[in-house]
Amino acid sequence: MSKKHVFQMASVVMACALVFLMSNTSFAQKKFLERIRKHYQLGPGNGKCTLCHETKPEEDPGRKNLNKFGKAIQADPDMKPLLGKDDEYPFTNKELDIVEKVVVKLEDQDSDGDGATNREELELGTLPGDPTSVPDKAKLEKYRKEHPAKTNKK
Ligand SMILES: [Ca+2]
Repeated sequence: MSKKHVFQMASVVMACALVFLMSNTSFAQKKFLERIRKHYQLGPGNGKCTLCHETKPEEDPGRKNLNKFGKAIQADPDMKPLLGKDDEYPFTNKELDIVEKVVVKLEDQDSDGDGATNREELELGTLPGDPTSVPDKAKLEKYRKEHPAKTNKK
């Protein structure tokens, strides 16, 4: 292999590494997700970026591609002091408490309008901001029977 080839290959490898690093740094508000995940013991089905974002392929989760659930969180007046900070901002526990409180406040809403409340979706492993992700009917009925006080108020 000639020196020129080695150089070309090295450039390609470096370019790929750079793209990888750049795509890894933008990860929405990972700390928000971690906090919500912990509160509801979310699994791999909904404890991920699509909980609040609607990302197209090759698009990073950000404030421009929030889904209906993400938008509902963002629209809550309590969230105001937390908005506009980027992923590098060191959110304090107190600030993350606000995020948790806002999500709890929105529990009885059905942000994506699929007939299951946000709490039901979070607890049953589906996405509260994606109407195509709905809890299994039998599971939902069982959950409602087990939690009548929480789901019957309208
Ligand atoms: Ca829903």
